[in-house]
Amino acid sequence: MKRNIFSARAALTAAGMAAVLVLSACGGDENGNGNGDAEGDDLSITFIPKNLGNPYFDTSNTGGEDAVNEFGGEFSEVGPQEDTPDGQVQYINTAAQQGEDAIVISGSDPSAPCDALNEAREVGAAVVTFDSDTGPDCRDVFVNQADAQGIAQAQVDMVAEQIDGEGQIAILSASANATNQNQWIELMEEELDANHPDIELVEIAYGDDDDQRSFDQTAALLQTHSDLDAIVSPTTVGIAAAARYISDSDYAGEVLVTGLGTPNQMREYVEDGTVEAFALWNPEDLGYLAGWAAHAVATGEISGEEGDTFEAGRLGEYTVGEDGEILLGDPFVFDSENIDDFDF
Ligand code: RAM
Repeated sequence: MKRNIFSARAALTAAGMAAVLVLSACGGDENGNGNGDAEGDDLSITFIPKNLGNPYFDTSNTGGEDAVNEFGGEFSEVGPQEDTPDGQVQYINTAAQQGEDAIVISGSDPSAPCDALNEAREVGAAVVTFDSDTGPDCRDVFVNQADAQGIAQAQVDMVAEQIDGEGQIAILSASANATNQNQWIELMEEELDANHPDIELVEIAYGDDDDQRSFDQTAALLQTHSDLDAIVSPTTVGIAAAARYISDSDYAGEVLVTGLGTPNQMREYVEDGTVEAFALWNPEDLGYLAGWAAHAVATGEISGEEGDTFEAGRLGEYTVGEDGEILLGDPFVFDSENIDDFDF
């Protein structure tokens, strides 16, 4: 398939990472079109993020809306203000009652939204999880941003390099129930145990993908652990709040921050040295791919079986893997050398 992509195949300087992500440009090909076919032009698709007001989901929704526009469907986004285990249920129920053709959701909890999602499927909605999965029996396919092992490895590699392989670290996560963060943290712990005997993980704190709570949790971590060398935050909300707290405090230059962030939120902290490197994928492409996956399931192009293939507009053809998983790509490391090449 023809892929219409721009930009960075950068040599990765941070942490010996070999993974390279090709980050695509906004908004489709020169004609504003993907490979959309006419089928699907009457589909209405509801996107439900973990919570509203998170720039990461604003960006993924832009991609989702692009995809839906390309096949001529109707896009909407609804969701809770707070990232709580069952905060999404009412939005799922409403979408089902309104007869939406597909629900595209980043699950706040692996099981709390499941009954509602399965009821929506019973009345004919396709269910696509993206970013954070539910159990596989509550959705048709899961659009995964990157291999969980790769995301965990990237974060451990970055922090190990930044603190020279020894010292105390803490993790500042999103919510305690998040499928995606919990899976990454488990794999990070395994990697630390296996290959970094001199790094001690002293605490895992939760900021619930809420800026203020994440900021306060950062303060608490620093107060409790006076020898802390770094905070690893596998959430774009947490890493930005931790970096903001530290860059304005006496800990600046003493306690490093790394994890998963968006370039636009992290730029000033890379510039002032609070953050040496952090990782992510392209959330816009993630939402775009999820939109096309919803199209593929809702039109019957795929059923979500391993080996099914479908067209994802400007991103080309994708294949469904084991457990209905569709993989976007590899994580990408941002640092002072490359951050100015990105705007999201
Ligand atoms: C936050 C959310 C999202 C996660 C990113 C890295 O925006 O928790 O689920 O994938 O961080």
